[in-house]
This record gives sequence, structure tokens and C-alpha cells, in this order.
Amino acid sequence: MKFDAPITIALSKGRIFKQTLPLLAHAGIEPVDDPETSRKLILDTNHPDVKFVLIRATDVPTYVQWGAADIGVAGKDVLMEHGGEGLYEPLDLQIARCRMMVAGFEGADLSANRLRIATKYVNSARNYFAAKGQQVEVIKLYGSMELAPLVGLSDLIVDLVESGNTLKANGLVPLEHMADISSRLIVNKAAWKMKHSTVTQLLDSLREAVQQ
Ligand code: PRT
Ligand code: MG
Repeated sequence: MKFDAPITIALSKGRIFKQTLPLLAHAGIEPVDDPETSRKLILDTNHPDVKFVLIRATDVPTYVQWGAADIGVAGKDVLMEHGGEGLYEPLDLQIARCRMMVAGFEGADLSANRLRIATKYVNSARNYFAAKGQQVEVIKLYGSMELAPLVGLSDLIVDLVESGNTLKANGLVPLEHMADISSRLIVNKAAWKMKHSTVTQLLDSLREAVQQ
């Protein structure tokens, strides 16, 4: 594939990088270095016009929003927290799938007044309980949410659940399903206009890879 414009793609290490690679390979794009062993944050690819930037999963929408990367791959959880400003979200890549759930001790009273919810997904949690007309107190954490109910920091948590093993290992159970999560292709709004043919070409190829 020949592109009309250079393209920078923002990815995060770990499951998103691993699961996006086969899709990008379908578009003929492969990294030159292995990000798991290389310490480089900017990776060249076999394609002279395409490079990857490797950033924290939660920072991907920010880099794309400000045009530091033209496109990126981000979890819907991260996008819901970011708000999606300055971004288009044209394709569900259907990778890194999980569910956003309310979790806590079995039998926890979800309709109690003034529930305390610990989570890194503060916006999602607020919106979810507000839509149910319920007043809650949301406590912002940056990780290990499962600990919060165990030590009395919160009544409930909002977290991502895949197998359920993390909850189970900590004596917690999923209580309510909030959203199905998968990773999305995001595109900077200016790049969408200025690099339209390149972005469209790449998008078409990725869409084809997802559908296979
Ligand atoms: O790890 P880091 O702090 O650097 O950032 P991150 O956790 O945001 O990145 P990463 O790579 O772990 O996750 C990137 C994206 O993958 C997330 O934004 C989600 O969209 C998606 N994803 C899919 C997941 C999971 N599945 C997942 N299971 N992200 C996290 N988890 C965690 C979850 O938070 C919980 O701690 O895995 C644990 C639950 O897994 P089970 O299988 O025990 O239920
Ligand atoms: Mg993680």
C-alpha cells in the first residue's frame, strides 16, 4: 500500500499492541522493533510513511486529540473517560474485549443511599448512577480497585472484568453490567480532513481485517 501522507499511530504496550498488530499486518504495516524488548517509544515500521508511538493506554486519546498522532487505538473505557473531544471513532476493532461492571461483596445493597464507589472510571461511574437517579460518592483510584471494599474504603467498585478471576481472588462478585468494552480506532479530526485519502485507505484495510 502506498500512502499520500506520513501517518503516526498511537498504541499502548500490552494487549492492545498485541491484538492490533495482526490487523495492521493485514494493511501491510509491521514494526521493525519488538516493543516488549525495545525501550524505544517511537517505532519504525516496514512502511517508510508509518511510525508507531507507544504510550500509556489512558494517554492515547490525548495524543490523538492534540494531533501528536494522527490515529490511535484506545479502549472504549478510556474513551468514555476522555470524552472524545477532537476525535472521530470510525471503527470498532473488536479487540481487548471485556465488560465494565459494578462489583462488590455478594448480596451488597445496590440501592442503598450515598453508596461509595471506588474506581478509576469516575465519569463512567457518575453517569451510570446519575442515569439511575442515584446519588453516590465516587472515589478516584488509579489501580487495584478490588482492594477498596476489603479495607472499607468503598461499598462498591467500578472496574473492567474479563474472566472474573481478579474479583473472585479478592472475594468479590460482579453485580451490575454497565457496558461492553472493546478497542476503537480513533482519528484526529484535522488529520481526517488533511490526510483523508491515507486515513481512508488504512481504515478500509483495517475494517476488512476486522471482518475476516
Ligand atoms: O496497565 P496500565 O496501568 O499501564 O494501563 P491499562 O491497564 O489501561 O492498560 P492495559 O494494557 O492493561 O489495558 C488496555 C485496555 O485493554 C483497557 O483500556 C481495556 O479497554 C482493555 N482490557 C480488556 C482490559 C482488560 N480486558 C482487563 N481485564 N483492561 C484491563 N483489564 C484488567 C482489569 O482492570 C482487572 O484488573 O484485568 C483485570 C480483570 O481481569 P479478569 O480476567 O481477572 O476479570
Ligand atoms: Mg493494566
